[in-house]
Amino acid sequence: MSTYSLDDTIAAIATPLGQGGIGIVRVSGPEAVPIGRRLFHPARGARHWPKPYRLYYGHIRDPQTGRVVDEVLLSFMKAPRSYTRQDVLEINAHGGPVALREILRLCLEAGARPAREGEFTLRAFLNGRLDLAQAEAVLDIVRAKTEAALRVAVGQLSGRLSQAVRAVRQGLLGALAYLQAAIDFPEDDIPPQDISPSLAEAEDRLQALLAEAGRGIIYRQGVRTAIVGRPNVGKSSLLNAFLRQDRAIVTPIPGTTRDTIEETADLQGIPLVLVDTAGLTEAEDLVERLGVERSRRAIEQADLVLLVVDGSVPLTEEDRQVAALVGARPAVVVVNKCDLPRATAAEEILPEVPHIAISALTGEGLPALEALLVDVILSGQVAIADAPRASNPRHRDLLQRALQHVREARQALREGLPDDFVSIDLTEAVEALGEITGETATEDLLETIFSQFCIGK
Ligand SMILES: Nc1nc2c(ncn2[C@@H]2O[C@H](COP(=O)(O)OP(=O)(O)OP(=O)(O)O)[C@@H](O)[C@H]2O)c(=O)[nH]1
Ligand SMILES: [Mg+2]
Repeated sequence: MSTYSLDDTIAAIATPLGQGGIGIVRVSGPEAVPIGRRLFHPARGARHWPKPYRLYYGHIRDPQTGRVVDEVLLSFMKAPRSYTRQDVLEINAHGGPVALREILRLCLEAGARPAREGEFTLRAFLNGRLDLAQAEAVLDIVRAKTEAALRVAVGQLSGRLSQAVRAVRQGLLGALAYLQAAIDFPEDDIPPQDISPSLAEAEDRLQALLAEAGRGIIYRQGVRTAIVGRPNVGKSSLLNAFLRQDRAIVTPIPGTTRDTIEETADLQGIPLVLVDTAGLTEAEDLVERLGVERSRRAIEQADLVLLVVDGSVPLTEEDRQVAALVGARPAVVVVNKCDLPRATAAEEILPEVPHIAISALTGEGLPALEALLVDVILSGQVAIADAPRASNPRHRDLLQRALQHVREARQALREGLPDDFVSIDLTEAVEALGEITGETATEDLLETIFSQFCIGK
């Protein structure tokens, strides 16, 4: 951890910039208390200051001029019982950007250095208060878009994933230790041991964890859902119905939606990232053609496609063209306008995917559509594309890697291959699991993960 020093003291504004009710400057490191002593002047002398875990009322003064910068509440968390396991000061000031910057400046002048993104949490990790999966959960909590996503993240912060991963890793290490001994000391009488049951158990557990991770990713990241269809079938009306508000403009004029609209709806806790698109058609004018291009891209980038058709008129060639673009992606055909006399059942369109009749206008069939979507999503038909900097997909990939190696180890064992073969795979599996909790994480990996945090976290 050469680039990560723990000996210096870091400081940052921990609340969002801008005007707010309060703002917090956070200081962590060996100089936290001396810095506090220089800047903070408790009211009524506060004899015991700084006693930890109390809130002190007083003022921050510029030590050079004696000028009062702000009226504050100050708390002190003493090492190791703090977020970073170092001495931590939190200065609760009035939430104006100037006062906060001024307090931060004084902290820096008094010997702190500016904290980097996620550096408080990084210190918590390096000092062993959180493992890597738990540190990543902190980020997930900050980013959670629905209550369910929050629950998943809080579970991870409490160490649920880490404990399960450690248990599997421990089992594999046991098997590995036996193999190593057998390889290294072939002439000693090491009592033969059958490691296949423990490998089978590891495989089962990894499989279960992966299934859980898949669901976790859905709740955390959401499902990108493109709403497509030819002009005027009711795509924007459907978006509005999901959001229960008039977000997109709806008119009887075909080609109303020109640009792509993206909004997140809460589908029983699953963030449904809905992308409303311009009706696909061979557009004449340039602006509309750009819109159509975007719709094509929206389909390509979607985890799930809602193909909307107008059930009150016969299917058209355009409906079929749009359907052709959906290809093999997970999709649902939404036969809209069921409040009007039905002119098509639309069975011939994407016959292999579920069809459902609704009215975006009256709301009829909407609960059934939502239930169908939850089913489709949680049944595992929808594979969620990785967000470029998401952390949970990282866990899933590592679990997958570990599972693969355990399977190969079992295969080698079954085929009676030399212990070396089994041992190589087990080592790889153990490594992969160690990367989840951070036991075997590289500096680069830490850099990638913690750079996603905000400063002050
Ligand atoms: N009767 C009835 N009319 C609907 C329904 N859904 C939408 N409409 C009407 O259909 C017209 C087009 O609706 P939009 O939601 O703008 O359709 P769109 O697919 O977004 O259209 P473009 O953006 O032009 O591609 C509007 O007049 C809506 O009021 C429905 O379920 N029943
Ligand atoms: Mg529209």
